[in-house]
Amino acid sequence: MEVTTPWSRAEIYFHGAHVTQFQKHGEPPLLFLSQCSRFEAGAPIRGGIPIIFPWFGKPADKAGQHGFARVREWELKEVVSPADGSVILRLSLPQQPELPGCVVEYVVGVSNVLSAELIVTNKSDQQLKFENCLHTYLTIGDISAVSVTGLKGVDYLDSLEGRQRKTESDDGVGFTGEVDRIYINTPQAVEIRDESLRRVINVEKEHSLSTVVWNPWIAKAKAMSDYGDDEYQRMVCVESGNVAVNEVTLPPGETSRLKVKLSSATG
Ligand code: TA6
Repeated sequence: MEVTTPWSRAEIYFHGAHVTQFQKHGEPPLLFLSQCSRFEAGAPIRGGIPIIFPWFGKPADKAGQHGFARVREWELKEVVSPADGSVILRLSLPQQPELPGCVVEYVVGVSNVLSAELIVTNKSDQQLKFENCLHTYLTIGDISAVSVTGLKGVDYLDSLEGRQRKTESDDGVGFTGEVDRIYINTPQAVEIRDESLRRVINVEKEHSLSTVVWNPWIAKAKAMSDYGDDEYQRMVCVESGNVAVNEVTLPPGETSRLKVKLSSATG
């Protein structure tokens, strides 16, 4: 489904409620979508904003990487077009046998910014534990001239070293090889400073304590069949959610809301 506003254009698939494109008129695309992505049942789309739920990574007792929300078919429930020209889409994940009594909705706002909110309500009589993450792929001009700021002093789990806990010492996270880090206990926004495209992307978030930063670099790029060998040079993942030590425990009757707002400025 394509959405056009006075400021921007977006695209969303009901498969995984997957926002695949968002581009402000006159700017390069904000989201990155692999040219090699599969678009088939049971497979995640490579790029855009995969919805990671109800688990992140591949826990020993779970089947498949990053949960199942991104490979299930969602339903479009409502399209709202406020007078300001923005468009708001509300989608829902049909009842899943793995999550009895769990209502899952997704609200996407398209204007001069892109917002996405994953809403999980526990209607069962048991507490619900889960991880959630909006696994956002962002377009950048040249990975060697990019830094992610706002994480100095924050602890992270280094997924390249068995999730060893470390502390970020740099003002800006740069990329000279594969980076795969789960920054924990951090509610704040981060910025992606792209010298090549002369753009700053702001990733603001609500009800999120984890920020994941990932670039696959050369070897992993080659190993992914749904990703171009050189695409690592033009993308970075900055993901917002509640992962690992920040997993969510949702009591009966409560609602969890994970929201991300992506904005950008060039020049
Ligand atoms: O972004 C963090 C991460 O967990 C990486 O370890 C990498 O596996 C990436 O997600 C992509 O996972 P996917 O299952 O979409 O290939």
